[in-house]
Amino acid sequence: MSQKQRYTITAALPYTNGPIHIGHLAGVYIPADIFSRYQKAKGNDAIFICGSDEHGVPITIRAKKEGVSPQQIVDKYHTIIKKSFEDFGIEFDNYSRTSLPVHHQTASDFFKKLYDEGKFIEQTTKQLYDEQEHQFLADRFVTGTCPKCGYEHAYGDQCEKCGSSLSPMELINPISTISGSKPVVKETKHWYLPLDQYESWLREWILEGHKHDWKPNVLGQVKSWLDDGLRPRAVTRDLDWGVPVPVKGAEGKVLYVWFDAPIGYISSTKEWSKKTGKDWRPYWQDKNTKLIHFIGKDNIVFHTIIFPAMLKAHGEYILPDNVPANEFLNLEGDKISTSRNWAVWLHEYLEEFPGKQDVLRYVLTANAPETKDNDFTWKDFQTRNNSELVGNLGNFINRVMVLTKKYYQGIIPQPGELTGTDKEVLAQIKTYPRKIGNLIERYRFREALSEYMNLARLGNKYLADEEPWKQVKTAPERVKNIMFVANQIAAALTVLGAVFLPFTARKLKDMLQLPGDLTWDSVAEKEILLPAGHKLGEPQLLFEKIDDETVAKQVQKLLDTKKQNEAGNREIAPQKDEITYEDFMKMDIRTATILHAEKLPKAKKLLVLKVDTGIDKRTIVAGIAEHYKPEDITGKKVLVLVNLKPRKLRGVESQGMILMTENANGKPVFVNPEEDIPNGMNIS
Ligand code: B3M
Ligand code: ZN
Repeated sequence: MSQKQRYTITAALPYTNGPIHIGHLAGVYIPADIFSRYQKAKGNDAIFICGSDEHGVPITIRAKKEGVSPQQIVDKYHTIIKKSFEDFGIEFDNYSRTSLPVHHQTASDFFKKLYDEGKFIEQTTKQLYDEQEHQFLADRFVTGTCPKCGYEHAYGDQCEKCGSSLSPMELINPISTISGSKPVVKETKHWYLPLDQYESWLREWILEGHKHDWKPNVLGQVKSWLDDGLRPRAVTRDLDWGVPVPVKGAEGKVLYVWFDAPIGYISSTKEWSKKTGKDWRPYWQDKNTKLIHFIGKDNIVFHTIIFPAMLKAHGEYILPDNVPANEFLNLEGDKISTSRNWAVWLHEYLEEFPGKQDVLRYVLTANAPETKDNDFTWKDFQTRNNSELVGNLGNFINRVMVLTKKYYQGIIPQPGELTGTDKEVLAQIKTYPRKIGNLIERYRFREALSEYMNLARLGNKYLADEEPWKQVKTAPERVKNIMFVANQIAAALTVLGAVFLPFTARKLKDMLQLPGDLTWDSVAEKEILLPAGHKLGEPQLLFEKIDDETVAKQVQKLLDTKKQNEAGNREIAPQKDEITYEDFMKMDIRTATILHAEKLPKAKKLLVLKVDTGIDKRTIVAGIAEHYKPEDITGKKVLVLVNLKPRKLRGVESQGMILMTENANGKPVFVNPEEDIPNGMNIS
């Protein structure tokens, strides 16, 4: 076997401002976990490193909103997130947090070294400052009117209406989101990493050096950033939550979260080193170590350009060997969104599908957004469970267990002379570790999983062709061979399955009483994995069918969310063009009473109203028949625009307009005066 390769495998540090959902698992943590388990199964020296990203503006905003401290927010979500990872078998060697002293020290030292060596540019710029709160207003702490599209609720870093990326100083009529006051402009000093100086080096290192081994989606983003031209990037912020800038005259400033967070990979490795007594340095400093960052596509620029430039500037660390970023997973056709609660949360999944972690791991791997955005649907979840896990893998294992028990009391029989088919199948088994391994090494986890399932398919086909249940009467000696071979497949499925489906593999190991020394490579090398005479353990349930009702319930839950969102997040229409007082005074709005109402035949939506306007009694046609019965509104006080030019609706002349608005469910509701006012009074 080849030499042990050292790997430092990292997965993006999740922000601790909310729990995690299936998009996180599919995009980052499952592929990283498979990769890490695989490298370890191969006998390589791999560590899998992660931790909570506990700094950044969103966390401080969340804390303000909930009226608690940022520390309380990160404590809460760190605990939830860490538990979700454990529950789903994401097996980190260390899961750290960026609020720990070891991280503050590491990030601070990193900055200090670059600072001392003159690797930063110092620049004083004008920024918005909240005088009430004595605080500079970064990014999301300011809202105002977008200079590009006029949207009034744009954030300091981005307009969500037109998508433009902005800086707080560009906003028209800026308002501090902290105090609601109007900020003033004040000078502030910051440190910038001159990315432009690293441009040609980055181009050569990535676009030349890694053009064949990095994923096309990653290379594509790198190229477009480089083609755009890199600019110096501020690595400090005026904020009171984060790693303090370790420089005189930088009081009240912290490191930019994207400066400190990736250093979190290093500090987490240091923490691991403390716990295990192993040296952390080779994992970050030995040129032969492969550093692999698993991330989502929105993190590509930070891991391919900014962090590598930081590492290069520092000089004592290795650079990533690969950055296998995934695209996004959608949910039932819509973008996953925390704020719209459009997600399948891991802690909720576990409540509703207890013990079914591997089903989700399976579906998210089989359907991973590796090359393009992909969609998670409950229907697909059900189909994959029922036909692939139950129908293929589960079915094969079940047959092997049941038949071996029935014919041989669970003891693997001594085969006679193997036939050509038997030998062929045994030879096939040995090809799978390499086939699956090659795909994993190229970050093609979907295909790797599907190869794995082909091995189960091979087993099912072998049994279906050989029909031991028939031959047991006519050729009992033959059946010994069949069951011997089938058990070898089951053993291989157990060893190779451990990287994808760790919970299932553990059960399988128990069921087969598989010896502990069977490794990934032994499946490729050994003639026999389970010898004749080996006694199997007790069968356990691996997978069970998921019925339509269960799936319908999940779909309904999402439909309810959608409804709630539609009611709650009604778009506020932008303000209309300015009018004069005279314009307004042209409108004659009066208090009035509905005297009578009736449906207009053949018009589903229209009611014909007789209205007392105080001036006269007239006919008005209103499009509210789907929401009100005539008897509901007879006698109702309303406001009427009486001088609107009459117009015919379905043959009936409407002489005015009733003033209405809409409630949260989209139902039209009447606008009327607070007190009982006689008909005909003016509104102005
Ligand atoms: N916390 C962003 C994210 O969760 C960020 C990743 C940091 S990795 C160093 O998308
Ligand atoms: Zn805009």
